[in-house]
Amino acid sequence: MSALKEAKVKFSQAKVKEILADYRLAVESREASLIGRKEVFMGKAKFGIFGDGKEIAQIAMAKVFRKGDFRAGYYRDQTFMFAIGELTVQQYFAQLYAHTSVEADPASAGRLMNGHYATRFLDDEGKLKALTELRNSSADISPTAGQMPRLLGLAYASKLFRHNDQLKEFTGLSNNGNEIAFGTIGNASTSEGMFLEAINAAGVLQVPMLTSIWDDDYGISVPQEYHTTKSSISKALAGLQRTETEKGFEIITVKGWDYPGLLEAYQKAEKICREEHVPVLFHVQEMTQPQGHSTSGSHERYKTKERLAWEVEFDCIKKMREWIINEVLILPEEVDAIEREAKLSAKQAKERAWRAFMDDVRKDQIIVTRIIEKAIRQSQRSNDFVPIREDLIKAINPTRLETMRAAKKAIRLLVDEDIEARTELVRWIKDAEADNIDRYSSHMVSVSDESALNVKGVEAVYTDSSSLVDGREVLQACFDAALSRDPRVLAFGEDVGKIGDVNQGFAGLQAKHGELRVTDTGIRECTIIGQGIGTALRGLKPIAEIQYLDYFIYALPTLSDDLACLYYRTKGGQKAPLIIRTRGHRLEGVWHAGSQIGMLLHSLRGIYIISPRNMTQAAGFYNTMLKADDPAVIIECLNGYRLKERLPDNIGEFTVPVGVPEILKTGKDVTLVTYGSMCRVVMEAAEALEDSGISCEVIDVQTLLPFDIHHSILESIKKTNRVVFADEDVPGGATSFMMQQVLEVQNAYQYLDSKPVTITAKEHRPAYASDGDYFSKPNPEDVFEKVYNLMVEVHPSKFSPIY
Ligand SMILES: Cc1ncc(C[n+]2csc(CCOP(=O)(O)OP(=O)(O)O)c2C)c(N)n1
Ligand SMILES: [Mg+2]
Repeated sequence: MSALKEAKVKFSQAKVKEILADYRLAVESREASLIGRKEVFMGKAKFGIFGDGKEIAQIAMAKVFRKGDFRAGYYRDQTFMFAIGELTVQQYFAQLYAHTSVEADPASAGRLMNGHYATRFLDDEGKLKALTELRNSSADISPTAGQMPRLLGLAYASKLFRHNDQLKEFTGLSNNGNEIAFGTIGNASTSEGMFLEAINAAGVLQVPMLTSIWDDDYGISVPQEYHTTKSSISKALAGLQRTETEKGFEIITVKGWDYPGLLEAYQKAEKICREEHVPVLFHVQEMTQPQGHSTSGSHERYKTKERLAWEVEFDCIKKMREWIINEVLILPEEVDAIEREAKLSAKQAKERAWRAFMDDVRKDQIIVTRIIEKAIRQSQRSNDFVPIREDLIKAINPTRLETMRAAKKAIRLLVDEDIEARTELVRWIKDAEADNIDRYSSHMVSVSDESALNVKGVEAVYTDSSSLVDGREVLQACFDAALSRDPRVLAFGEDVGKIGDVNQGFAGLQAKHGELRVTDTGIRECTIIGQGIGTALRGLKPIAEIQYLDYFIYALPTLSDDLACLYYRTKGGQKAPLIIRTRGHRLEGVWHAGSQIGMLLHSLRGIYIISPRNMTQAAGFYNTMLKADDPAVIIECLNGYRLKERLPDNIGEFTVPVGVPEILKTGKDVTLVTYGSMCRVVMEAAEALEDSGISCEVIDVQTLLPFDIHHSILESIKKTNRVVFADEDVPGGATSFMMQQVLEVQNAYQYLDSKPVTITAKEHRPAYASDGDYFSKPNPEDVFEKVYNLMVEVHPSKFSPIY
């Protein structure tokens, strides 16, 4: 009797086939890890981190991952990605080699180190595909637990799609909210605040988030007892377990080598999660790391002999093999044959990936070598090119940089020679530089036709009947119009729901539009942003509020590591057009008056940074960004909500274009460049300066990113020949950025007749109360004196020193 027939006693033929296919995949994946490590040691890749020891659980998880579902995971998930059919072994190796092509490495086009997975949510035009038809993996990041805030958001979207009837029409985005968001995380990374914050929030929100913890007892060299209370995350979090009367989590524990146990447990988890929208904590214990953490160290240094022996004994593939032979009754020779075939398949995929990668890199190497050979024939300095050529052709694993360096060394030798080789080399360098921009530096911001840069300005319309209202009412009308216009728009944050935010911009809008559209959250800035990223990834238009700019620091890791680089790191494969609303600049004291714009500029490239001077401009920017597919931070002026503004008649339609400064006052002596709450301060000073005979041109840059795309500040400086940059950040903060943009990028230095000046807040955070504000932040008197002193230097006969 053949093994297959015999196995029928316990398993159907189809089931046996499935089991053997699973085993084959596990072996192929393991082989890919083993080969991957060797490739690094042979110098064919820079670094490797692999998913060995985690194969079987991932295959089990993949069985309950359906079309329309989402993953937010980490670098160990190769087997899962293979199993859901969203990664081939060839693509896996292409990423290891950093093959810079979307076809070769669809996750990142060579931008991310290996083990960082992502599927492409966007089509070639940058439009969202029908995600319900796809198996979706959001794009991984390296910071451990950084996937958790996003995971929460992906799960939260399912809740919105299930319960908000207005969203039912978006059939490409969701099937009645049935989608599970699958998370994976290492045991050690559960110590991170982001993990605990996200888990708590998921329990509160009751969202379909199935979080698997791959527990191999270590975080690099550090064992469990340093990481987790009771050395077990499921024990430590046992209080989350739901009961008959209380909502909470379902907590499941299972062993990472127990194939049938894993299959059963995942089926149970899926049902609870998908049908009941109950979050599940799925703790997979007794996993191993056959090759240690990564290629940068060996685990023999920190694991005991006993532990290493246990890891061999409890290797999940070894255990599955034993189970197949003992329980499924497959002959060892048959299993051996499967293993041989799987290993060969991994090796062949590696070879294909390497060939494709080399062919790509060698193209340029061959061209440049030929040009250099031509130089050897044509140039008067023939001999100088010989070593350049030798270095280039002797590279065993050539890289693009070697080719570029050779070309650049050669071109230096040719500056004074008018020969064909020079023309060809110049042409090659220019083309290669453009190609390398595309390879390594494209997709910082949206390049689709929904880019914020393509949203044209629409003027605010006023009539005699336009009323004068508090600034916050302008925002409230804008948000009301947005929520009425588009069911995908939603807003959430601390105090945003019931009271409509601490300054009442959303007052009454929860009552009008429902709790799912305008929602309170817990105090958890990081996962508020994650909620925004996940919902935006799934096609919604979230406005996530961080109550004060000062508390951005809590949200900064997720904004910087995840949102800001999402579009870049997937080379346009994923986008999250999230609007982050906040308020800052000045009001009261150390934690309610911050204006850390330099911090944002330095950490959030990829997110537009918008700093409107009043609530009308803010409303115009909200309208702009709601039409666009870029993420943006909009910083309202904390001291402006009660100032009176006229409510535009077209509050829901007018838009303010990004990157276009506004001249608030024309003048001829000096250009004052500022933004946000400082506009009022600078304008007051400018009026006083006018009385002293100094004519200031005041420019509100409005958006720091993008910055003055038409170089209008340059035009002003051409007229005034003097420039002052003023803001409320620290010295050397955003004023330095503006100065660099204007003097260097716009080349305004050549029109300056005086040294450029910056006016900033003090280096410390602002002290409390009106006096603290006055003496910490720049005030109209400071601005007056700095500008006046500048003019004293210019015209000492006309302006006498004040002191
Ligand atoms: C925020 C952050 N801190 C440190 C690291 C460096 N680091 C990479 S992996 C790792 C250990 C993670 O262990 P665990 O979560 O158990 O996952 P495992 O690698 O064991 O699967 C560390 C400390 C990092 N990537 N991110
Ligand atoms: Mg671990």
